[in-house]
Amino acid sequence: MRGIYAIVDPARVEPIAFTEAVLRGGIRLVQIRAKDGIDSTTLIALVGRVRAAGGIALLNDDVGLARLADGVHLGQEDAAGLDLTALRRGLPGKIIGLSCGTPAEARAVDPALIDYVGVGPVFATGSKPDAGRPIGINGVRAVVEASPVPCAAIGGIDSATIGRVRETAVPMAAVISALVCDDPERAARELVERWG
Ligand code: TZP
Ligand code: MG
Repeated sequence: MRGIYAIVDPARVEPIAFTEAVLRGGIRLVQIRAKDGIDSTTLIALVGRVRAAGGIALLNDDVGLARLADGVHLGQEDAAGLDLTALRRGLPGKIIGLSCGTPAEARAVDPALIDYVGVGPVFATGSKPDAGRPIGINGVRAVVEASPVPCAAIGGIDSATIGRVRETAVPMAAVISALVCDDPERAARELVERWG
């Protein structure tokens, strides 16, 4: 897992057209973040599109539907209410991601249970009102150093800020708003090219 990680919010975009556009733009990591839920037919269609492009499709929160995708991304509070050992056993071969905002949270990650860590918010974001205070570039570096698994930086990453994120050792940059525009394919291509 590396590169630009697109997060698809069906409340903000038409998910299939948007996902196809960002895939054409070169993105291969996709998370479906449907806070009001998503029907399994749409989910299967999205996962099919991502896989046809050689990508990986993850689902936010919904451990119940995660077996239909390539895995699941959890927040700290989601994970606290779960038996991660049982979840890992129930999702063989799938990817499990966990959000971490501090080095302590990252240090507590068991690499046998968690495949990658989402680190942020790096910068201010309007996409997650409860995201907490931005940790900045130095915060990303600290979490990356503490994490036993690869990290994805997230929060306020766009074409103007991505260069500073790239200078850290973080292997992935996750974006929502920077792709929500008239031409998501072009926005995706620009981020992919800037990432290098
Ligand atoms: N977790 C931390 S910040 C964030 C999430 C889901 C939102 C990132 O969205 P954007 O629009 O790329 O700032
Ligand atoms: Mg969550």
